[in-house]
Amino acid sequence: MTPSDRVATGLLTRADGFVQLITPEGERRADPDLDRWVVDIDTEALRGLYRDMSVLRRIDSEGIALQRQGEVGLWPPLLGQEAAQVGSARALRSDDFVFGSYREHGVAWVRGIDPADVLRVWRGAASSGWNPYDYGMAVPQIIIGAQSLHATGWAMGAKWDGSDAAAVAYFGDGATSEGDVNEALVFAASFEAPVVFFCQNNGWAISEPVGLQSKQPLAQRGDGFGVPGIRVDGNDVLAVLAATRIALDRARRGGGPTFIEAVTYRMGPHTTADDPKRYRTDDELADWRARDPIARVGALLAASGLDLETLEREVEVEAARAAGALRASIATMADPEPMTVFDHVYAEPHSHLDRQREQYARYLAQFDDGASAQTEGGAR
Ligand SMILES: Cc1ncc(C[n+]2csc(CCOP(=O)(O)OP(=O)(O)O)c2C)c(N)n1
Repeated sequence: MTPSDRVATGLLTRADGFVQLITPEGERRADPDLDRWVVDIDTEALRGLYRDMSVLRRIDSEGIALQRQGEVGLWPPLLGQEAAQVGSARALRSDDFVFGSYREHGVAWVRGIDPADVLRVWRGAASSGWNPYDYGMAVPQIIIGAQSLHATGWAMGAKWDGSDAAAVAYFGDGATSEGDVNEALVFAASFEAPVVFFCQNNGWAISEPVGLQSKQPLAQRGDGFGVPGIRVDGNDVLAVLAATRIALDRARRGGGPTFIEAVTYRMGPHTTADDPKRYRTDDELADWRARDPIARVGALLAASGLDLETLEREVEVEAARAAGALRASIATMADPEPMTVFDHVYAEPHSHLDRQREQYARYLAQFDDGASAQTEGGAR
């Protein structure tokens, strides 16, 4: 890595400075602060985390393949972020509420949401893929950082209701530059809201490196708001699980918000519309491949005497089944009626929206077959 690369990627090049329980080589590290939070994670539970991450990786690559084949308009890959998502989501209770961005397919998977319901939004077959109250997870948020405000509001409400449930806001490193995230931190701190700000620092906000956006570790941002931060190796599923449990416990006991910075890396493109070769080096990617979140758990399991090849074969069968189901689900996704785009925008009727609806209906009426003219072609 050249000095200029180091400046560009900034903090990400640091291998130290975060809490870690499993090294990239798959060695278990002792940590007096974190260990007690994961005493229940025996070999069987670790196998479960390995399986989750592996199946998820396959679902994600199927999403990309479907986009390349014209079945889906866009897909934001999570390759490399499996540990950050699975480790944090596995710490949650079913009555906690997740407010994610658009990349949290892994969190959705752990919450029990069918990947097909995630995919249908990217295909344009639905405005939102699932009922948030069924899974304790809001539908994807495209406006960068907005979900941090929603999470804080939900957490304030939960606290006032006397519940000990917590909210989690997932967002990226780039989102920390947004006003919404900073406003959410102010409110959460002031009202001691039971919310965990979970920042996946994956190195890049599209083509903008984190080193240019933050001159200090993002976890320290919370300090200025009175929100304590934990900087964790985001490619270490066990450490992420422990850190999230600590933050949730704090929230449930009335301690207020915590900011977690999970230091990870987006190994794929920002979305399938992006070409990361234009802004990052092969060396940087290779450096992060060596810190693969799944491989290190595999190495740890193998070192503990487990037959890794057999586990890999089992996981492969499950992953293929999940990917096959995702692909097959496309056939069940009907094109939506164009006018339904106005449904669910507001809870109450609204004259401005009514005007837009009328205008759009007139526009569609210009075509011989208005509805089909708008929806022709399988790919969006
Ligand atoms: C308010 C707002 N500004 C700009 C955009 C365009 N945009 C989409 S993704 C993105 C970068 C986000 O980076 P980061 O927060 O690090 O999350 P990541 O995609 O890396 O997970 C931007 C600027 C947007 N969606 N919303």
